[in-house]
Amino acid sequence: MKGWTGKILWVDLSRGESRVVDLDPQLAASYVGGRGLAARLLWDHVPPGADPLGPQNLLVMAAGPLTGLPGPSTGKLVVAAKSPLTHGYGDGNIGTRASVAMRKAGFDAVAVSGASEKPVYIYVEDGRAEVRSAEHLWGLDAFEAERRLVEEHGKGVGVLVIGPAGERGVGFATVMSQEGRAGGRTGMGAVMGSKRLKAVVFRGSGDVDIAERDAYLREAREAYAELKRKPAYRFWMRQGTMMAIQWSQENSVLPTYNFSEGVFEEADKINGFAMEMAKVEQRGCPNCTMPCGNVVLDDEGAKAELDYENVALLGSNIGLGDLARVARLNRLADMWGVDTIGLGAAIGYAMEASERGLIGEKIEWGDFDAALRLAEAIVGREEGLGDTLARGLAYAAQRIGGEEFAMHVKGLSITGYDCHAAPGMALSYGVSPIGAHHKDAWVISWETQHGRFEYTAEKAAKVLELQRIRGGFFETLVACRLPWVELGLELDWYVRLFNHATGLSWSLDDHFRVADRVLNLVRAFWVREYSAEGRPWSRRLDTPPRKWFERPLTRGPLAGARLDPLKYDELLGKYYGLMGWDYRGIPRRSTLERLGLGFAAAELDRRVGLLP
Ligand code: PTT
Ligand code: SF4
Repeated sequence: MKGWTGKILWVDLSRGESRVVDLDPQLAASYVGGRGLAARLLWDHVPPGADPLGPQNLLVMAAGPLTGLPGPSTGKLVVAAKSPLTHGYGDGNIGTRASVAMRKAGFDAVAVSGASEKPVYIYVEDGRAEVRSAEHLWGLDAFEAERRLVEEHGKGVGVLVIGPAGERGVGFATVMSQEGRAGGRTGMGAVMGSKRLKAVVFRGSGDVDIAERDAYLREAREAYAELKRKPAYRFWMRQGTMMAIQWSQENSVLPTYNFSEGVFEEADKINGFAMEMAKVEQRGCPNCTMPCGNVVLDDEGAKAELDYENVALLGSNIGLGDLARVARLNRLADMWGVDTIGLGAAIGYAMEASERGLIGEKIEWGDFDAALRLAEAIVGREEGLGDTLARGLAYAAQRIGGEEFAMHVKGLSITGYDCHAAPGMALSYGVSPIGAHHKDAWVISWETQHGRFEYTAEKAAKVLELQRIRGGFFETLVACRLPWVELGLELDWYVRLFNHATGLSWSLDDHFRVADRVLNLVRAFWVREYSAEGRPWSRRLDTPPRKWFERPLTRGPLAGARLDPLKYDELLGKYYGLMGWDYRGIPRRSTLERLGLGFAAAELDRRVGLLP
C-alpha cells in the first residue's frame, strides 16, 4: 500500500493500553483518509446513542495519503468524534507539525477509546505508543502545556493539546497546536477532556513509502513554484484570510450584531488593512509556502494570531471595532482552547438576549469588559449564564429563550457570513455535514457573482459541487484547501500528487465518488445517532435560524433583504433530489447501496424506514 503507512494506532485509555492494527486496503480505497476514514471508524466503533462525553465515544486523528509529504500545504490533520455540541458527526481540520510527525511515526490514524481516571497524555514514537501521566499539565493553558511538552521531549515533536475549556467540557472546546492552530469547533477538545487526555505528542523519524518518489517530488516542486506565480499570491501574503473582512463588508455579509446586519460601521478598524499596520509576524502550518497566520500584538502587548472568522465573530458580531481588543479575546480563546467562532456567537447571543430583557445581566454591544467577563464565565463554567452558554446555543435557547436569534444549525454556531441576502450560503450552512460551517461549501463568493436572490437548482448543484471538492476531496487527501480556494491552484495538481504517491490512476471523478460515499455516510451517522437518542429527524434540522427569514437587514445597500422560507424549502428539496435523499433529508436505500453503504442502509432501515 504505497502512499498510506497502512497502520492505525488504537489506544484504550480505560486500560492504558495501545495496539497497532493494519489499515484494510479496501477501507483505504473506499474512504482514502481524513474525514472518510474517521467517519467509517466512528460508524463501526461508536455504539449508537453513545454519550459524546462518555468513554464509549471514539476520538480519531486521521491523516490522508498526502498528509506530511512535501507538497503544497499538506501539514493538516482531521480530528473527529461524535460531537458533544451537536450529538452528530463532528470534525475539524488542524494545521500542525503533529500531522507530519504522526505519519513519520508510521500511522495514518490514531483512534482513542475509553477514558482514563487520571490526567494522561499519549506519547507516540516510531510505531509505538505509551500512555503517560499528565498530572503536571492538567489545568495549564494550551500554550503553556505545549511548551512544557516540547521542553520535555525536545524540538521536533508535534503536539495536539487542550486547554482548560477542553478539560471542563465546554461544548465548543477545540484541539490546539502551535499557539494559534485550532481544530474541531464541534467540541473535539471537550471529547479529549472527557477522556482526561491532555495531549498527544508525536515523534517520527521514518518516511512514508510512496509509489513514484521522483515523479512525486518533481510535481510537488512545480506545484510550489506555480503557487508563487499566481496573481493573488502577493496580496494573500499580506492579508491572508483577513482580506475577507473588507470583502464581506462590501458585499453586506459581515456578521454584525449577532447576525442582524451585514455591514459594520467600524469595519475599517478591524479589516485586513488595519491588521497589516499592526502585523508583527507571519506563521503557518508545516509544508506551507503561503502561510496565513497573521500575528499582531493585542492590547496587553502579547502576540495573537488572527483569522477572518475570529475577527468577524469576536469583532463585528459583538459590535467591537477595536482590533487590539479583538486580538486579546482571540489570544485568550487560543490559550483556553475554545472555538473563537463559538465564543463570539455565544457572546453575540447573550448581548441580544440582554437587549431583549431575557437575562438579568447587562451586556451591551461593543462592551469589551462585559464580553471578556462573560468569556471567562463560559470557560470557567460558572453557574448561571456562563455554564448555560458553555453547553452551546441550542441548549442556551431552550433555557433562556430567543430561539429565533440563537444563530446555529443543529447546535453548531454559524461561521462568518450573514445570509439575509444569500440563500445559497444559507443552504450551505443548513446541509453542512457538521452543523453550520462554511468549510464544505463556501458558495457565497460564487453567489455574489451569479445572483444573490435566486433559489435555483443551479445554486443547489453548486453547493453540492463545493461539498464534493472541499468536504470530500480535500478532507480525505488530507491537504489545506486554501491554495485552491484563494490562489486558484488547479485541482489536477492534487490528483497527480495523489496518483504519484499511491501508484493509482484515479481521475477527479473517482475522488468525487469517494466524496459522495463520505457525505452520505456522515449523514447516515447523524440519522442513526438522532434516532438512537430518540430525537426525530426532519428537514427542519437543515434550516437556518428564523432571524434571517423574519427580520430584514436594516442597514447598507441591501437593507430590507431577508430569506424567503418557502423558497428556501424548495431549494432544500432541490439539494435533496441531487443527493438522492428523501423529503426528510435521509438518504434513500438506492443511494446508499449504489455507494457501497449497504451496511448503513440496513441499520437506517431498521431505525427510520428508508424510501427506495
Ligand atoms: C475552523 C475554524 C476557522 S475556519 C477559524 S478561522 W478560517 C477559526 N480559527 C480558530 C482559531 O484560530 N482559534 C480558535 N481558538 N478557534 C478557532 N476557531 C475557528 O475554527 C485554519 C485555516 C483556516 S482559517 C481555514 S478557513 C481553512 N480551513 C480548512 C479546512 O477546514 N479544511 C482544509 N482541508 N483546509 C483548511 N484550510 C484552512 O485552515 P475547524 P487551522 Mg481549523 C487561531 O479547525 O474545526 O475546521 O474550524 O485549523 O490550522 O487553525 O487552520 O478564516
Ligand atoms: Fe495553514 Fe494557512 Fe498554509 Fe493553509 S494556507 S496550510 S491554513 S498556513
